[in-house]
Amino acid sequence: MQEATTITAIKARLCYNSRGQESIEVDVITNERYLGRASAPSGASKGRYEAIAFPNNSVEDALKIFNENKNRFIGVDASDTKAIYDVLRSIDDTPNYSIVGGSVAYAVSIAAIDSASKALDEPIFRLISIDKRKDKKEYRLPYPLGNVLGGGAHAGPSTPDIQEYLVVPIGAKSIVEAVRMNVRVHRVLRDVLERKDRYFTYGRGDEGAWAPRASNMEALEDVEQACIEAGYTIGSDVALGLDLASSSLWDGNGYAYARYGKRLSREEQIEFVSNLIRDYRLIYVEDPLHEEDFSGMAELTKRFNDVYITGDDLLVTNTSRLRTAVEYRACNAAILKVNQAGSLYEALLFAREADRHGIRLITSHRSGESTDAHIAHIAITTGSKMIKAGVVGGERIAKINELIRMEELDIIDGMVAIA
Ligand code: 2PG
Ligand code: MG
Repeated sequence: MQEATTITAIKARLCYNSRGQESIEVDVITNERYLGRASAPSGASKGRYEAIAFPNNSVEDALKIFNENKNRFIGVDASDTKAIYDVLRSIDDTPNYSIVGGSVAYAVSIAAIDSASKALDEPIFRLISIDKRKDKKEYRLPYPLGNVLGGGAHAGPSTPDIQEYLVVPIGAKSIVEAVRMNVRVHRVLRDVLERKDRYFTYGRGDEGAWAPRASNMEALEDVEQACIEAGYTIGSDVALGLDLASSSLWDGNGYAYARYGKRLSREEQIEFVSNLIRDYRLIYVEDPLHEEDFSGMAELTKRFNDVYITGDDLLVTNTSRLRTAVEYRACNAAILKVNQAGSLYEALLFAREADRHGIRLITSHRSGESTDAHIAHIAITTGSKMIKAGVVGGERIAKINELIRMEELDIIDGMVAIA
């Protein structure tokens, strides 16, 4: 007999992401009725070791391979993330999905669980629980990391070299309060920037963060100023963080802050980041060193173990890179982006491994996004401490608003412990 979650039809099409780039959307239908849908996001500052988005950079090529193989998904249980993974791997067993592309792996695996969620009338986060949380009903909400100012690969010339200036509303007791605080800082920051530069256009980068003409340090001062003017105390209401996305700065020899004319050696970069952490009481630093420098990351983790020293390009949601990082003690927190791994199952394995080693998780969007909200569920399921989803913009608030809806559920037990 056909189960409610048996895949009866599957289809992929070309779609567009928030940056106007071509991507892939997949529809999965279970039991001839329940439509699950997902589109693949895409990064601008990609890690060298993450799954490639499309074979030959071509959505058409990905669609062709998908269409040749799509019948293999018919009859598979959509709620079984491992079974979906097995079919994907029967099509493409390369480490980085170079045959079919990580976008197909992402969209198929998320559309499948989306469909199963509808068929079973269960939220996605309950269907994909990675451990006992499901029975214990210990689901908690992550703190939203607010990207309020940005540069680097997400914005144009004369913005800071540093990619993301982040606010964490550590004093918030609920998602609604946390989101309100992030939005307020973002809004007040606009006034701060406008006061300093009367030609400020209100321009924003790929993730909705302000993209002003400002040096790396001016930007940090401005964000701090905005928090204060918004009425928040740094250290108790809000705390600051950065994603340096350092692999974008690394030129093989040093860190080139090209827009503001500075070049730092590896040792100078470690000192620079250490001083930023101390001077601005940062609680979160992502990719402070480039993706190959496990030992440099270990040095920072040793110095600042109470700060989230976070690996993104370093780990690329890849379990074997995580194991290397654990050996080095290279980080104490990890970004989880499903499309870096490819399929949902692989990302969940990564989350389990991180849990096992006490590495705190931060589920994250990509700079090129869809209006899907699935990562809100992935953050809850994996017990992520934070979610990086942006503050404004339709594709960003889609995730935030889903968290607000989840907060209404009885099985959600408040916010995570962030310290
Ligand atoms: C990052 C991400 C998301 P991208 O570096 O953390 O903010 O950027 O998607 O461009 O890799
Ligand atoms: Mg990053």
